[in-house]
Formats: sequence, structure tokens, C-alpha cells
Amino acid sequence: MQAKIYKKLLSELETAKRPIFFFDDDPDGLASFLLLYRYRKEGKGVIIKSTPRLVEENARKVEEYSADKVFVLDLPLVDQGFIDKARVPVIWIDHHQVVKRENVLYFNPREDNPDAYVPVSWIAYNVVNQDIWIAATGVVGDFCIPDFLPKFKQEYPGYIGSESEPEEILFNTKLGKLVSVFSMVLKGRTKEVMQCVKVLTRIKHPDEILKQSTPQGKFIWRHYLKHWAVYEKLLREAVKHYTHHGKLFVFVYPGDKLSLTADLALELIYRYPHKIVIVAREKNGEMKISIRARGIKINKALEKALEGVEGYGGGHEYACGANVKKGDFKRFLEQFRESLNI
Ligand SMILES: [Mn+2]
Repeated sequence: MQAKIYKKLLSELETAKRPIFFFDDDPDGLASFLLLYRYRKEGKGVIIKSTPRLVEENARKVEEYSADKVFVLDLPLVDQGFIDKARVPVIWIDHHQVVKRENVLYFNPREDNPDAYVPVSWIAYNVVNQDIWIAATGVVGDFCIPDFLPKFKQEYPGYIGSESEPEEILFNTKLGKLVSVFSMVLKGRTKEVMQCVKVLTRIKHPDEILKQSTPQGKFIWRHYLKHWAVYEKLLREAVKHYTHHGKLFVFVYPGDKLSLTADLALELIYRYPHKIVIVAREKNGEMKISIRARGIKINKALEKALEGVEGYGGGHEYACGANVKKGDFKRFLEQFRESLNI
């Protein structure tokens, strides 16, 4: 995006007196919020969990807080009803598929280039030009290598070592650990999550977290460990279920646990890159699904798999998500296999 767009966003941020920020519940969404909030030092953050979409009802929060401006960060869908009900300017920064809405200031790098892949935290960093460690965590968390990574490497020696691929950074470096921390503190109950988010708005250096060198860092680390332990256990179980028969590796777990499908699928495809990984969480008669692949495009197959099935889904070429009624899961898998001929 052009420099004048970052300038425009900066002036929107600077002129907001009581901004309210709605953000996605992943490292990119969290980093985007932290970057803008830590610059403006004013406003309220609202995390959007489970469905990445703003509906009319969410506009109540705008009124409750008497916000004078709304920022929407890394959320692919905003209903027109939300925008109309908000009654204050809505600034929406996204990097998913382009959508058209009325009366909104919409910023999406895909408007100019449909193939652009620029996580929102990268855009937010270009706006505020500070907190490079938060930006690096958000952008790499979205599987992307930003142009400012060499600068980050210089300012935070030892955080990425000699790695340059997103996956290698994610699973083998201190920056990867930070991504994992950002991801894990967003799991679980919203109240607890927002406590962690609040603490993260005050942390000055990532060592506070990774070395637990301040009370704030210790607080974040404690919450991270609590959820990471659940994750570790599930991962070990998934690995136990692995067989090298067939192209598909399907792992299902019950929904009383945290929402970890995306994190699990990410690590499983890293370990088993020759497979197509499907992780599903069973909750209230529904299967919440994450699919990951390497070198085989799966988004078209997902569309086919959803035909005649009660459910919905979508995503990128190698990473998709879906939600399917439990009774239809078998058919979903069969149709997915059929359409990929595997
Ligand atoms: Mn996101």
C-alpha cells in the first residue's frame, strides 16, 4: 500500500478520542491491536472469538463505550448492519478477500493486487513505526516474512537466529515462541484473555515474557503455560494417531478443550508435510475444522466437500477452515477425498 494510505490511517488514529478496536483472535489480530493501541494510548479493545465476523449486535459495544471511532482489525467480515448501527466512522483494515460495504473506510492490500499477502499487523506497523517485536510476532504468526525482519533481527539479536522461512522461525526460534505465546493467551475465556491483552499493552521488551523478568512477563508466561500444556497433550495424542497410510491425516478431539485446531494443524503439517492434515474439534454437534496442505491446493476441494453438507468454510490455497454438522462429517471427508482424487 502507498505511503499516503499509512498517513491517512495514522491521522485517523491520532484524531480518535475514544477509539474502540475490534480484532481477530489470532497473533496477527492481537498484534494489530497492540500496535495501534500502544501508539494512541487510548481506547478499548474487543476481541472477536469463534466467528471472525462483526454483526449488528456488536455495535452495542460502540455505544456502551461512547466511542467516537471504530477500528476493525483482521476480521474478514463486517455486516452492513454493524456499520449502520455504529453511527461513528468505521475504519476497517483487512487482508482477506475484498468485500464491498457502504459508509466505511476500508483498507485492504488486495484491492490493488488480488494476490497480495500483507498481514494487518504489517500494515499497522507501517502506520505507527514502533514496537517492531510485536509487528514481527504478528506477521510471522500469519506465515509471512516482512521487509522489516532484518531490522528486527538487528534490534533483537538471537530472536530468529539464521532462520528465514516462516515455519522454521515458528518452530525453532525465540520469535516463534513469542508467536506461540500470543496464540495461547488468546485461548479460553474472554475475560481472562483480555486481562492478558491488557498486560501485553504494557510490556516493553519480549524478554520480560520469555525470561519472566518482570511481574507482567510472569503473568503472561503463566497463562501461556496453562494453555500450552493442554496443547502439548493434544499434540502428543495426535502424533500417536499418525499412520503413514493414505494421504489424509485426520485427527478429531472433543470440544471441552480449548480451540486449538489451527495451532495443531499448523504443527502437524510441519511434521508431516507430505500429508493433508485435517484437525476437527467436536462441539455441540458440530465439527470445527482446520485443514492444512503443502503443494496441493485445497480450497477448491473444500468447496466440493461442502456440497450438500450442512456447514460452511473457506480460506486460502493451503490453509482452510470449516464448520460442519457432526452427522455430515463423514460425507464431508468422502467428498473432500473424491475431489482431490486421494
Ligand atoms: Mn487473523
